[in-house]
Amino acid sequence: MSGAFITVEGGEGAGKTTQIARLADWLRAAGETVVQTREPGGSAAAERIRALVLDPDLSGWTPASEALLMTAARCDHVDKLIAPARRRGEWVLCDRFTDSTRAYQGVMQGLGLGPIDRLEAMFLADFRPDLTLILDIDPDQGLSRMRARQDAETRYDRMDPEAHRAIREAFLGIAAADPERCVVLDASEDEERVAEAVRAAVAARFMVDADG
Ligand code: Z5A
Repeated sequence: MSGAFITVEGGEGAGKTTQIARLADWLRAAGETVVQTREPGGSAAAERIRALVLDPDLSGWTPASEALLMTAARCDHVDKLIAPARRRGEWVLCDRFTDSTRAYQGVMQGLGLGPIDRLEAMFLADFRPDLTLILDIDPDQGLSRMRARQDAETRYDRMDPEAHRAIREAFLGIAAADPERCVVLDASEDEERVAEAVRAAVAARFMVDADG
């Protein structure tokens, strides 16, 4: 087996981070080498850009500026972490990737999908995910999970309910447009049920053989 590049997408509180950790444990139990990472971020320079784009005191980025910052961070992340790991045949599990730029900057912020598709084609052509798991959840349920967690506020925590609904629809639209790559999973279930669905989707696509 030569691993795969799997991205996990969805709105706030869908459980992406939780499910990536569980999937990584499952793959490691099967003897695989796994890299867990996230966007924006994942490399030293991209983590600097993350601090900039999530800063609640900085507002007023244009959608284009934000898409370019996300893309700059992603190029560094792919170059420094994702591509080398894939060349070594490792699994790469990434919390958000290009589809988040599509959903947030392209659809919710109104930039459109065209510019994001062009940026992806120009700079990331070889690094489309092998599989994208879209964790779908009603935004009210996702947000109530986040409120229970009480993390430090980021700029995105100030989005209105309409924006969260637009993001959910955007992810479902992305999945419908690319069914070969994307699998939509019901993330409203309890953690174990979602983890089973994640494992089933990965096993079906890559025929991983692991207990549990
Ligand atoms: N962004 C962008 O605009 N453009 C881009 O190109 C990219 C990103 C790449 C990054 O935020 C922000 O950047 C993001 C989009 C934007 N903003 N928003 N919104 P982030 O990294 O700080 O946050 P996030 O990506 O949205 O993740 P999250 O909000 O931390 O949620 P999550 O990873 O999906 O969920 P979690 O951390 O696994 O779980 C949340 C809580 O729910 C936690 O307490 C869990 O224990 C609990 N949980 C998890 N699963 C369950 C189940 N099944 N049942 C009950 N409770 C659960």
